[in-house]
Amino acid sequence: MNTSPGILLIYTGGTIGMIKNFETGALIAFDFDELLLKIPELNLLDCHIDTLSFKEPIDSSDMNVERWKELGDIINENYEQYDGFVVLHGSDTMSYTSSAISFMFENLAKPIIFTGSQLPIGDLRTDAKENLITAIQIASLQKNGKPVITEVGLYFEYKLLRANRTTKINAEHFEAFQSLNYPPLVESGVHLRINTAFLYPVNRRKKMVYHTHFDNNIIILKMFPGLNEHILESIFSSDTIKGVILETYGAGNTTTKKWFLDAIKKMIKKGISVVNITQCAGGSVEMGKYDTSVGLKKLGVISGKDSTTEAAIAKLMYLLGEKLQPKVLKTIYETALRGEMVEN
Ligand code: ASN
Repeated sequence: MNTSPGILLIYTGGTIGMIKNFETGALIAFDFDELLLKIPELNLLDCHIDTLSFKEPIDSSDMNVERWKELGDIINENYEQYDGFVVLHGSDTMSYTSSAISFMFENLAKPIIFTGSQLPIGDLRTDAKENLITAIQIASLQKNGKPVITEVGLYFEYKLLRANRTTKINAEHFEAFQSLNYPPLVESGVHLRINTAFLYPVNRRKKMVYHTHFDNNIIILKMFPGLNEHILESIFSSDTIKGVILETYGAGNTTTKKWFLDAIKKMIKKGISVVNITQCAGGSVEMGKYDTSVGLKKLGVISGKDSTTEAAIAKLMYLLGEKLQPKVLKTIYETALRGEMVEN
């Protein structure tokens, strides 16, 4: 009987499996079976691997909520049969998708590890092989017959990071992702160093719950000096917006101009959820710390605390999809649900 862990490897697309189109010179996704032929080393791993591929592999710039669901469904339908999941995904939107998947799977008791690469797997200097092989090894880690990692992770360039804490920060370095507000979960050197204290705790008595509704009627507004009152007014006049993410300065600050605060006030009065996250790569929103955020706090703006933009977007779509009352949504949004932000 084969007792080694069973891993489902899911290919969604991305540079890892791309080849050059000789006519245009641009990189395009290609057939997954060919990808596996390029990595015979996979046969040496102490686990058995099955593979599944998106019908149409994509460049991750074409990711959307329907495809998040396609991926979630594959994992959900195979959840009981496998000990862990590895998702091959383009790096451009990997932090968004992996954040979304973290909200889709409540009480996760198995690893879902995202990885990809900056260079195609067939390239001589590729980073794909190390990323893929170690991601599978991490997904296979077990203690007393149970998975060690029980959350959604992102493995890239020798580090496993909590996926909903990551951001892509470099378009060409192999070290493409950063998690400034949370330490790495696993570091890969001669040994795999597991930072046990930082792993998301599992509660095996609770059943996994799969959520699929994302409401994408949201907008993200990045603050910049010179934001135009009339443009803001015309954006906010849309009657389909249900949520706004403000990417603010520093610890959650915005202009104190009356027209701006009035515009926010009007949105909140209409029942629209307005979330404050910082445009800084690290650190947290602290509304009320400066005078320039006192007004937002009084109006009932939600604090995204130290969330990344990617996690904040996925969480807002997820909670809007749950059709909560705005006040309830605010309370739940300000609670850490999957380790995506500080507890308090
Ligand atoms: N454009 C690619 C993608 O996100 C980039 C990559 O995978 N490195 O699909």
